[in-house]
Amino acid sequence: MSLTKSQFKQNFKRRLKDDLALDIDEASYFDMYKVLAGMVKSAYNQNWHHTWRSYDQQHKKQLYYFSIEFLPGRMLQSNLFNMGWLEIVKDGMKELGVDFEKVVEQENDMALGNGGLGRLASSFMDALASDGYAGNGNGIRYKYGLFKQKFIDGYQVELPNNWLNEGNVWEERRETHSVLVRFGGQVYLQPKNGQLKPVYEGSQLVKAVPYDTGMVGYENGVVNTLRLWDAEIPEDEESKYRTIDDLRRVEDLTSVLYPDDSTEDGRRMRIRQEYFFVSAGLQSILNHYLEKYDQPLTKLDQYVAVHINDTHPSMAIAELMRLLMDEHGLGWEDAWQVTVNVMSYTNHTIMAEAMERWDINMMQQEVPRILQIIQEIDRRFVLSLEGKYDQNFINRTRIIANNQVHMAHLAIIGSHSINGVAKLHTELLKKEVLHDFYRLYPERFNNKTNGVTLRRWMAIDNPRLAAILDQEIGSDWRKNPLELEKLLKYRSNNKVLDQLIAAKQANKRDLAKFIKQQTGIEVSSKAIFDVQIKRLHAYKRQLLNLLRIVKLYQDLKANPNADIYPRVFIFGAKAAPSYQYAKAVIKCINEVANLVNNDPDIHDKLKVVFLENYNVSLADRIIPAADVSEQISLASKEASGTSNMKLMANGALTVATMDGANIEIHDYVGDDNIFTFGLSSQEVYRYYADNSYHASEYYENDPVIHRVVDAFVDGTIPNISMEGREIFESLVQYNGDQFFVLRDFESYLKAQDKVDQAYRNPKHWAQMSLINTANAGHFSSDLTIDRYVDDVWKLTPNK
Ligand code: 6GP
Repeated sequence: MSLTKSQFKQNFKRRLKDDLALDIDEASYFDMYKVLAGMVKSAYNQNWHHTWRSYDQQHKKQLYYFSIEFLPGRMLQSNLFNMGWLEIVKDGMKELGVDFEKVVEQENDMALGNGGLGRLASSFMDALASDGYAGNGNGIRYKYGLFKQKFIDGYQVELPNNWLNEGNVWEERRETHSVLVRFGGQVYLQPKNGQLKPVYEGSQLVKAVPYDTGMVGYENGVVNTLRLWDAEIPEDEESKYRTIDDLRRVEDLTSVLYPDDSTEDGRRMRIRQEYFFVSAGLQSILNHYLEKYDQPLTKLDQYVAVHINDTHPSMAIAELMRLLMDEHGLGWEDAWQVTVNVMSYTNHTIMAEAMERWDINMMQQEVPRILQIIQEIDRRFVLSLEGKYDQNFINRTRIIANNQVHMAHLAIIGSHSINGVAKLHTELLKKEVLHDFYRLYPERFNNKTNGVTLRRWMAIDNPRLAAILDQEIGSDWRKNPLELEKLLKYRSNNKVLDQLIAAKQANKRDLAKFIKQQTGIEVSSKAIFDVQIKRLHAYKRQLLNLLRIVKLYQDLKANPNADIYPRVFIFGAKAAPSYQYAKAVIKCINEVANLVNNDPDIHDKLKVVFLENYNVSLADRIIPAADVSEQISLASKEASGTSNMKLMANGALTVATMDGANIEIHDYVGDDNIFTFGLSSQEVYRYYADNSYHASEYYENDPVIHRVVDAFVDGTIPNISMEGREIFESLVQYNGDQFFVLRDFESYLKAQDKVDQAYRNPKHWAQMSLINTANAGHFSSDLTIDRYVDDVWKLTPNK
């Protein structure tokens, strides 16, 4: 895919003419975006074709990553980068007098996800292609991505994110690969040719149409496939769709991500969505296998791996059983063996409320045959334990209990591999959350610490840092992330440290400009840029950060000359639409921001900036400019975290509890290059065991905490009478403060005081920052993928 600058300029001008009948000076930025993206796509299409042909010809084992979320963000720059075109195009555009950045900004974020889970899926797509493995994605083509967040009077308001409005240049509709997915009705079994076969009555078929997007590997010619499914009414079934409700239920299948699960309708829709993409994906995998690989289905596990990304796709286990038995005639034992060998499962959270359980009646109504098969899996599972384990153990581990289907149990029983996403998380799964299953299947459990796409977060998003790295240690780190360790040699090199300081300053100036544009708030790039970007959730403790801001505000009001190093607190976070508490926290942060930013006593010592609509492209802007990374979840609650990795790679220093992957970051950078604080996970579990944490005691006995928490109800912070009260109440009750915010407050303040002091020595700060960047290679998703490939999926690289 080689291209010279003059070729690029010529082609670009020609395509503007050929496609749109425009000269450059007549084209809008959006026109130019479309034309450039079209050029990129036609250039990689050859390789795309070649890639899948070569997999088929070699009968390569292929992985299919099933995920309810994918978060690739904008793809123009990353595709250009992976094809080796980015610099040429940037220069060429400059010579053509086009502002390349404006062209890039035309692309709507492909925001088919919520947070870490979806972004991880996309970084794995990039790593699989870049490492040359046959790995594909399977998910849903939502018409509306995750909602667009607006703040109105400080409140989060959710607007539809109509990302497909202007079309999506990257996708290809593959009509001929459509399949039918069956919902509802009655099913009973009837003997046929010596086997029991299902007979359906009154069910409805939905047509699943795939839209494929090329996943371009980094400078290796590999292009894998992300297949997203859309739902339509099949032509010859139209007569069965009589009511508006019938129609709407098909439309809704691919309308929004995570329908509100606080209502019955929402839960029903989630079951339908999950079954929809799982069934469509598996059918298309089997069709392809039988046609191109032409091997018996009993050998499927030698050629196909299916990964279940969290529990949402776990019906894949029952659906593969169904396809193998009902459609292809395998017996239960053969089908089960193949299924377990094909399937593997990642758990992404220990939060109990995120562990899906579906009402058995609802599954009966929506996916009756799948429920039958799950019941049989459950029956056989129970049978296999009887006599060996006591009844309590069996009740705790079986799939169906109390009229609910426990999806994690299905995923575990039906997979040969179960992994957590950071060392501590996997240990907690084994010891606590999934301990019973660990006793049953110790060999299935393994850890795969998450990773991030360093090429995106460093090379593309932070060209100033990348230039320093290239000059000092060469550019190999893009392919071999551990090369970053070579940077350690320069830890005392003043020239390099000065360059790092200058690069960070320039990045901060860029972000300050953006903040001004977006919010009108003036921030100084000389201040500490203190960043907390992640979903809004009580366990992630944005509130802990906020309490400290309130304390600093009070300190400065009492003593305007207090020696506080100027800081800009930057937040980015969406709250789930039905999560009231999280929304209350957003409102309070916004009101504290108003208060602090407009109080003349505070001068420039504190600024609070909550950027709207946090998403991948906002992260692209914020991360290179961060000095401090807030990773302050209650220990044991954050499975891994991935913003911690992106931020450290860009030289931010982490303020961290010993939670998730923070522990591994700490192990690599050492005590001196991270600011740790707070309870350990053991201490948290000890509190749970003896029920000895009493928030009210902290409120009553600690005058600082008392004063800070009172600010939420005594009028100090205006306009939060309801939300402030809600937060106040949650903190001060005897058994309140579920996530031990008050317990960790003092220790958090101390850690932050150290940050404040350390930042005053720029050279030393730069040195710590360099040590973080140098160790970030360990958190590259390229390496994470290598470990999945070797231990779980058993793929071989493409030659
Ligand atoms: C998230 C975890 O909260 C985060 O710690 C982790 O880094 C990320 O997954 C990737 O593994 N979990 C989710 O987003 C989620 O929806 C059900 O879990």
